Amino acid sequence: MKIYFSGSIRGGQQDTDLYHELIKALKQYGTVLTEHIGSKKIDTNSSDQEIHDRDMKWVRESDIVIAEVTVPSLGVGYEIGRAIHLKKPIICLYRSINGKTTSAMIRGCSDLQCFEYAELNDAKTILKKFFTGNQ
Ligand code: 6IA
Repeated sequence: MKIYFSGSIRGGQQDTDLYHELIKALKQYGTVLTEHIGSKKIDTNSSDQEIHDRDMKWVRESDIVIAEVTVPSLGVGYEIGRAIHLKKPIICLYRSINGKTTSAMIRGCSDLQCFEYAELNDAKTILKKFFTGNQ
């Protein structure tokens, strides 16, 4: 199972440590193609075009896309749109912070499976249930 994990970078890196933990949890269920999303030390040597083309190749290769969409990110939204077009299964995880929730274009999209959670452990439970069918 190839998993494409998508999370904000230039949109804001305040959740990078959380992404790291989610990626660690996801590695039980398959190969995460985008482990670097959970690291603050991201490759700065590649051009934007190289990043885009490599990431799109991985989206195409992936069996599932898991996006953490709490921090609004153009790149994450773009990847979700492209993955919908490629008919990939897509899970979106998000937290509501100070009464602010995620975009209606995400929550309202019937091609996506969206789950709200409060804490990391809740997100891990959602993923476990999705991948194994167990609570
Ligand atoms: O618009 P954003 O940067 O927040 O978009 C984040 C999403 O786009 C992630 O899910 C990544 O898959 C992809 N992405 C954006 N930038 C990069 C990147 N380097 N390396 C890998 N994937 C990326 C950016 C380096 C830059 C901070 C110097």
